[in-house]
Amino acid sequence: MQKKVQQRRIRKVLVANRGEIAVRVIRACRELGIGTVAVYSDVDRRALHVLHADEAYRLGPAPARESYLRGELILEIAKQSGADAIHPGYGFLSENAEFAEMCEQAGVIFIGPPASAMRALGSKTKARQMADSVKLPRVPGSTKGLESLHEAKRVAAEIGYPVMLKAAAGGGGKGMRAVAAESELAEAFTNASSEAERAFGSSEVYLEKLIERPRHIEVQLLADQHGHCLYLGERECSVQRRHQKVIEEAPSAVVDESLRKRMGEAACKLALAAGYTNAGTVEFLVDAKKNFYFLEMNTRLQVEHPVTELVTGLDLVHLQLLVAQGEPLPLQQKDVRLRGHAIECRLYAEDPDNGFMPSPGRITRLIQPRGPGIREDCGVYDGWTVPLDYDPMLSKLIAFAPTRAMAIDRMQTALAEYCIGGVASNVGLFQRILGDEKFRTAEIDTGYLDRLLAEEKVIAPPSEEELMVAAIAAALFEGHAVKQNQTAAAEEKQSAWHRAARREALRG
Ligand code: MV4
Repeated sequence: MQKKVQQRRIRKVLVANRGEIAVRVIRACRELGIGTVAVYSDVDRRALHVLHADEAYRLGPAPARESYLRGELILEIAKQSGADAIHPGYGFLSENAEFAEMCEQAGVIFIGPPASAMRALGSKTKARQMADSVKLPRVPGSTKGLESLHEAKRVAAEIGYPVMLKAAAGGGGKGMRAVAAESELAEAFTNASSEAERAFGSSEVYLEKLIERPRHIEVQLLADQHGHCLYLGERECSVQRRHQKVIEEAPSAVVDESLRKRMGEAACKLALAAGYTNAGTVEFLVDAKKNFYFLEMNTRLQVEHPVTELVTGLDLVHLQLLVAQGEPLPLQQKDVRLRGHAIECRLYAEDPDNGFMPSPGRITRLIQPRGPGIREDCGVYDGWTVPLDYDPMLSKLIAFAPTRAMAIDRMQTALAEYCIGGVASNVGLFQRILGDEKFRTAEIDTGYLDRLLAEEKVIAPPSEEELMVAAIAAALFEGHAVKQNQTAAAEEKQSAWHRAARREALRG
């Protein structure tokens, strides 16, 4: 049943977010002559998104629940400022159906799906039921929660080991256990259930056939309020660490035209069945035989949307605004053409030498890469203090080129140019990945990065002789450097090897 189309011109947008996505949305609005309202917490008073907006309103202290999650206050500011619409970005209130409903009831356009569609697809169990109703391929297994260990054993025996236990009420890997044989099932069932309870308030778990070494491939959708839904190609998101995406790219090296069409049409069927409108993403697991299985749907614009924009030539935020105004999509599926290859690195203020812990602090130097095919969606500036209250993302660095190999080379060049002082960053991690042969040949799956990082840990500690050689080399380098009056790259964060060699040299 198609909802009533809300036709209303958007003249002013309140951006209910911060960081790079807030800057991204403000830019898109400005290009269309749409006024912008920023909201900020006390630590963000001088943030980039506040500097770029036409108006700015204080939300409160730094903690998200006292600022960016205060839906009622944000809606009140929208009304006071005369904003016609609210763009939620990603995270915070972007998938909060109650907030979307509050906006609808207050006559403020929520730039995203209707609350009803968010509810139908935002819950894992309802999304799976909706997927079944449109015969979207799902991993073989149970759909509802398992009543007992006995039932788990029966279902597992039916589908055959290895199997995967998963939390019915949530995703992201919490409450998930791979089980290779029945002997492991009891302990895994207990642990998965209690972890699910802790993480999602429900111990309900279900069971699926384990897909060995899957790829995580997602399809970008855009649906208007007139029953049209487009798929805009796919994104390869298999390079993840602890279920957090690290590198995303478009298109996927393993998706051909036929698979792209089948995944895209399946994703559109799901969205249309749920009355979905605006931008959304359907996530799939893809196995080695290129079978695809529905995982979940994200009812928001995602962090990694730029790689889709670069290979389609579309501006997804512009299209979101157009659809939110009630206009029909300005293109048809036959007009969607993919060209070239885009790779995105999520640059974070985190310390790879300290378990990737956040590295908040004042940015004392920032040299950003430029050049053909380089885009950086950035939320910080030289002199800005990265707060410890939020996700420490600095920016998203994207490289676009005619081929994947050229995009990798272009990204490596950009990463080599990137220089940040005052905080640690994960730039070195990307240099490691992009230089890895398995990445360059696209031999990646969801376990790729864990395996690569595990390799790093098994490097044997240096022998006495190796340390002595390193110490002598360091001493010679030091003497040479002093003689040549070279200036060491002070900002350069020295590697652990270098520090060890220098310690030896000093120890003499
Ligand atoms: C799986 C799977 C293998 N087999 N399901 C991870 C969290 C949630 N998004 C689903 N996930 C997985 N489900 C079956 N039947 C492997 C994963 C998985 C994964 C999936 C996507 C991206 C990263 C991942 C990392 C580890 C495991």
